[in-house]
Parts: sequence; structure tokens; C-alpha cells
Amino acid sequence: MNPNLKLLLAAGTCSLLLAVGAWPSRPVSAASPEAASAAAAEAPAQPGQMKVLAAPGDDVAGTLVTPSGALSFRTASLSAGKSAAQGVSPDRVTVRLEVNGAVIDHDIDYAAGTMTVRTVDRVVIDEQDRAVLKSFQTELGRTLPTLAGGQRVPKSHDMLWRLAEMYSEVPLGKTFAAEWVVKRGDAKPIAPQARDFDRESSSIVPGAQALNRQPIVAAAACNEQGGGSFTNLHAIVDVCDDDRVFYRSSAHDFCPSHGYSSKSVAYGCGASSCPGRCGAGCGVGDGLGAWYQDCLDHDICNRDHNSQLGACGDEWTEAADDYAFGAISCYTTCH
Ligand SMILES: [Ca+2]
Ligand SMILES: [Ca+2]
Repeated sequence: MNPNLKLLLAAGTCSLLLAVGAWPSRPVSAASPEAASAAAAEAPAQPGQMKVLAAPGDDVAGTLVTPSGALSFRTASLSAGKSAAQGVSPDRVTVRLEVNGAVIDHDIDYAAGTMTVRTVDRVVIDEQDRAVLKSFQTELGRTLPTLAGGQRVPKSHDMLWRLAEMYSEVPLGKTFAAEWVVKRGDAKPIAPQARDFDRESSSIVPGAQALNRQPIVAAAACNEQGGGSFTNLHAIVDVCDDDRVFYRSSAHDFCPSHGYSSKSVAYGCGASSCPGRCGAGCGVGDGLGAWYQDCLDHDICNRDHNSQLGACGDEWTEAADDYAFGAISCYTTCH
């Protein structure tokens, strides 16, 4: 473990961004197709150049350029509808991300416990977008600690970091509705008519055309959600305790191979690639992050069915509130 990080832990410091910054760079390399398939959930991020631009108060703005394209980001912290002064905890934070020209807006209302995601033009995540977003997780994790003052982590930084974790695992082919409201702890009801099952399956499953010809009721049943929880794994066990491996039940569906089913899986910092952490792999902060059941279900689905093909869209959607609002576990002894 990085000695700086150890020092932080020994001091009992719960400084998310400082700890992130203390972690060294991870190796970056191009994976062969075979390697990419075998380690689909944790393909290495491409290198990126992040530039930070001037922003008022606690807000942050910048750009990222990678071999797969560019991204820009800007936060706005609001208190009673006006720009929040530096050091003031805002009621809301808005975050605009522009990924290869596609704009995705986020509006986080802390009192309401909602994050509203809006797009004007139809946004569909392709392979280039996904690669840029993966780099964003890594580069932002390195950059944010250099901006934060002392031990205080502004909500704008926190939310941007959470979004970087969330989008590091965005399913390929994810299509954004004009408005998507993510509510903290909200168990989402089954709504087959609202799901984009056919689109997802046609982009991920060889021979999916046959599936698409099946009656919609069969597709809906196979795509049934039993998840949609807000279950903090770190409140159940210390997921990062001394690199121990923990086991619990995890469920997902994957059509047409199998419907909704569960099995016992390994999770925690001691398990390969930190299953259960909300974000790709163990993150730049070496296990730091939110650890939630829906993130575990999504990780296992990705591992079993190849995340690079965007197989696990509904599991990712169910985990959205966990990425956005899950409690961050600060103390790690990962790897
Ligand atoms: Ca994860
Ligand atoms: Ca959830």
C-alpha cells in the first residue's frame, strides 16, 4: 500500500479526495482482443490529458483529451437558487458533462434526494464515449485532490467524482431519455414498457434478432428486476477489512441465456477487482468508494457476461442511486 495512504488511514482521516490523490498511477496499456474479453470488466483506461479551467467558488470545470475523444465538465453549486459562496454547503449541484459532443446534464437536489439527468439531443453511448469516460474516472481521481483545499471536500467535487465512477461502467449502447430521475433509495418498479430491452439485446447478443421476434411479454419477464435496492454492504461487513474476501448472494438477469437468478459470490477489497464497489475496479483510490448491493449485482453481471458489450444495462440503472448517493467508505487496506 502507498505509504501516504497508510498515513492517512492511521490518522483516521476521512478525506476522500486526499486519499485518492495519494494513490499512484496505474499502468496503462492497450489490451489484445483476447485479453479484453477475458478481463472485460476491468479493461485499462486510456491515458488522458486533463486541464482544469477557472470556476467560481467551490465549483470545478475542465477538459479531458484522450485517444478516443474529448470530454468537458463543469459544476455549479446552488444555494437558495443562487450561486453558493465558497465553503457554503449547497442545496443543489448541477454537473454538465459533454462527451464527444454529447451533452448530459445532471441536477442533484440534496434535500429531495434526487439526481435528474437530462439530455436534449438523443445520446447513445458508443465505444469511443465509453473509453473517454473510463479515462475520466482515472484522470479525475488524480486531478481532484490537487484542487481541494485541506480536508474539506466540496459537494461539487464529490458529485463529479461520483459521476466519473458511475460512467466508468456505463453500458455500451446506453440510450438516455430526455429526463431520467434517480431517487435515493428508491426501489424501482418493474415497468416493461419503459425498458429498452430490444435495443439492448440487439446490440449485445449474437442472434438477438430471434429474441426480438418473441412476444414482448416474454422479453419483459426475462428482464424482470428483483433489484433496485439501496443496501450499503459496508454497513453489513467492513468490506475493506484487511483484504478479506466476503460472500453473499447476488442476482441479475441476462437474456436470452438466463432469467433473474441468484448465487453466492465473493466481494470486498480482497476479491478480484473489488466486486461491490460502485465504479470500475478498485478505483484510483484503491477501494475507496460506495459499496452497495446493486453495484455488486452489476459487477457480477459484467464479469459473467462481458461488460464491454454493454450486457448489464438494467443492473447499471438500478445502481444509479448507489453511485450518486451511497455512503463513501473511507478506510481501505486494499491490495
Ligand atoms: Ca464496480
Ligand atoms: Ca440502487
